[in-house]
Formats: sequence, C-alpha cells, structure tokens
Amino acid sequence: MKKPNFIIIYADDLGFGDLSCYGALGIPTPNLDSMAAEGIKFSQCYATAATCTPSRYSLLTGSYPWRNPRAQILAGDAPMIIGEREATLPGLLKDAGYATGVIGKWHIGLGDGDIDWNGQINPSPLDVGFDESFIMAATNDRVPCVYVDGNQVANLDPDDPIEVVYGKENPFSDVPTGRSHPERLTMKHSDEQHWDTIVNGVPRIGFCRGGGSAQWDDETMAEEFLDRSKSFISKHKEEPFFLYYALHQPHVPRIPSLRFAGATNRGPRGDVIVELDWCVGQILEHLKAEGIDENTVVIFSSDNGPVLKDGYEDHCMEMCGCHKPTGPLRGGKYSMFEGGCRVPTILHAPGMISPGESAALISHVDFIRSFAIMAGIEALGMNWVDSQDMSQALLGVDPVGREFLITEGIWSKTVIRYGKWVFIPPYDGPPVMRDKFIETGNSTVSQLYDLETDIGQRHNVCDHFPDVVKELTALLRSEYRDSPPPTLSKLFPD
Ligand code: NG6
Ligand code: CA
Repeated sequence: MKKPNFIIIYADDLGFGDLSCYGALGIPTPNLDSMAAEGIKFSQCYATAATCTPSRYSLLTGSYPWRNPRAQILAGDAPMIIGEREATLPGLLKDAGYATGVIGKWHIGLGDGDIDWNGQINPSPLDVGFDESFIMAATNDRVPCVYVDGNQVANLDPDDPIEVVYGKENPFSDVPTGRSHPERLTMKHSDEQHWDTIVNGVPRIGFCRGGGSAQWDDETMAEEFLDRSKSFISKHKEEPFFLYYALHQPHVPRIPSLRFAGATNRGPRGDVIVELDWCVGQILEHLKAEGIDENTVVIFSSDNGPVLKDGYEDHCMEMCGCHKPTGPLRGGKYSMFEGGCRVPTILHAPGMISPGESAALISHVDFIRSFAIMAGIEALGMNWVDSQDMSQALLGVDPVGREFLITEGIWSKTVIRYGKWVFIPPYDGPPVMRDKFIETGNSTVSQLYDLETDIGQRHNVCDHFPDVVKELTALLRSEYRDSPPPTLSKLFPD
C-alpha cells in the first residue's frame, strides 16, 4: 500500500473552546467544522505543555519536555534545543523516504549559541530532519522579525546586516523602542517585556537593528506560509511527504490580513482565528485539487491553550463577549489546569477513517510513534520512552487510547492525568498570573479532580481519595526515572 502523507497543522495558542465545532460563539470556523464533520474530532487530546517551546519539542522528538531542562519558552536568539543525535519525527520519516518540510513558527532554537544572522545558521531545522524549511525563528512578538529560509535569513541585504540583542537595555540608541517612542506605536504594549524594538508599528520583545529588506509584513504572514505550504504539497505530491505547517495565529500580536480585519466582532483575536480557519480550508481544498486528499493524514491541533491578554493592549479581553476560549475548562495558556494543554484536535484522512468523535486519551508526544506505525516504518533502535503507539486511537478505531499521560504548566510543573483523574502536586508560585488573569494551578496543597463529573476542576477531592493521590504521586515519580523536571514539587523533595 502507498505510504500516507502526513500534515500537522499546528495553531499557536488556540483554545479548546475556540472553534465553532468545539462550541465557540461568535467566531465562525466553517472550514474546521467541515474538517471535523468529515474527520475525527477529539475531546481528550493533549499538548505536552501549556507553552510553545516545550510542547513543540515533544511533538517533534517524542520525548516529554521536562526531560530536557532547556525546553522552556525561548528567547528569539536561543540555541537549538533538539540534540544532534536525538530522533525526530521528520528525521524518522525522511529516513523512510519521505520529503519533509516545516513552514511557519519554529521556536525550538537555532544555531549553537551564537547565531550568525548574516551568514549560515547552523543547526537549523535542516539539521534535525527537515529537507525544506521556511520559518520565523521564534514568535511573532520577538525579534528578529524576519523569515529564515533554509539556513539563511530571507531577502537580506548584505549592506544592511542584522544585529539582535536580548537584554534589559536598548544597545542601539538609534533604534526606537516602545518604551522610548510610544507615540510611534500602532499597537500598544501592556507590559515591560513587549516594549523593545518597534517593527511595523508594534513593539516586540528584544532589540534589533538593520535587516530592513528582510523584515516581514505581519499582514501578509498568513498568506506567505499558506502559499509556501501549498507549493510544498504540489512539489511532493508524487512521493510520500510530511509537512509541519506551524501557523502563527492566534498568538500575539494579532494582525490579520486586510481581508479578515473585522471578520468578527470579537476583536483581532477572533479575526485571526477566522483567518486561520480559512488557511486550513485552503490546504484541504488544495489536497483535493491535487488528488491526494484520500491518502493524506491531516492533523489539526494547537501547541497550548488560549490567552487573551498576552503583552498588548488589543482589547481582546473586553471584546470577547460570551465567547469562552477554553470552553468548559479551567486555566489557559501557561496553566496546569486543563485549559493549558487540552487542545482542539481534528484528524482528516477521508480514505482511511470513518467520520466521528473520539474521547480517546492521546498526547502529542505520541504522534511520532503513531506516524511510524501508520507509515509501516520499523523504527528499530528507537528509544520509545514516552511516545506510545496511538495510531488506532487516532484513526478512530480504539476509543480508549492511553491509560495515563503527563502534561506541564509553565516552568515544567508536571501534572498527571490517569483515566478520569487529574492530579496536580503542590507547587510554589502565585495562584493567578495577575496581568493575564489566568489561574496557574499553583497551590500549597495537592489537587485531585474527577474530570468525568467535574471538567471545570472546581472540586478538589484529594481528601476523599487519599489512595489515588498516593498512587498517582508514585506513578509520576516513577515516570521521572533519571530525568526529573527542573521544578520539583514539594512532593518530591530530593
Ligand atoms: C512570554 C511572552 C508572551 C508570549 C510567550 C510565548 C509575557 C510577558 N511575554 O514570555 O507574550 O510570547 O512568552 O508564547 O508573557 S508561546 O506560545 O510561544 O509559548
Ligand atoms: Ca503557543
């Protein structure tokens, strides 16, 4: 049988309740809704982390992020955190004859400590299994605001080299920042992290000078990534391929293309979600037009849960109305509660599945092993510590999935989900991220919730089920093996 193609479409900060097929109000997402109607819609699929870098690290390596202490939200000039000899999803598929490509947001680090933005950037995605790569290095709120094509900055004029510095003070006195020139802003920052170099009227995190011709245009970013993804698909339609299409929406700063500005009355966050939905529709249509939709497994999901206020005064909180980005879940991006890691997930593969819904428990860390099985690859010698074969669950055959999985809030604070239970050990830190209005899950006491009867995690039942607490504590600890997370909870003092 012909090997299936794989496409992962990974949204950035999209919540469990953000699509109309997951209950969103006032944000129409017709393309994802019909993708769900033709495919399988999952209600218990989890990113491994409530922030981007650790979550994406797991997706590509099949390892839990807390095993790698460097898997934390990275600066825009941070080194690559995937080790040279680490197995990766693209690498595995490439070895099996797949054409592999990444287009969109990277944020797993570049270079080995001192990036030469004006020369060759090594390692780049090309060194961890991708044949083709067209990325933004980190996030759209971090400098440098340029695309990296392969291992070089795209459209760079050698006479106008780029300099990038992360730190507290602006080293470039001639470069305006949000702090020094607030009158120049078209979008205002709401914190002191987002008040550095101004690019396209938006203050970003980090300082940058030069590279004018290479600077991206926020308004055309969606089409840039989409067009390149469609070209990648067309170019490789005769061979098996894997495309990691990493959308930048709805991460801050939320700047839709002109055709989507005002598409909703939920503010720019609603508009960029509608834009994202359109991009997904375009990909599915393109697969059909190329005659390869039946044999292409497309998985749509998100790297972590939602946040409304994340560094800019874009009024998304005020304009959200009755729409609930996390749906019925508590917490959100950064959080240990369900809103942090439980994400909308849809699989589309018309020739391979019967449409339906699934409550199977699945983690994104499972994609690598499951894809290997679906592609018929015998990944001999692979060290499958964390990644489980969930191919049958993903294809809608197995309704159960995993017995348990581990997720983490910001700073590697791990949480264990087992059957209907979720257990959050006690962790130091504020219970609420005050500027973002998100409940973190930090508490001086252990928390145990029965998600079957209490999906909103309102009733801590630790005292009623001490045996469950004891067993889940022991299980979490045994999963740590030789690599406990850097943030140890009070339950694991050594
Ligand atoms: C945080 C940024 C936030 C976002 C996040 C990364 C603050 C003050 N700033 O440091 O705006 O960029 O990093 O998001 O929280 S992620 O989805 O890539 O993990
Ligand atoms: Ca994210």
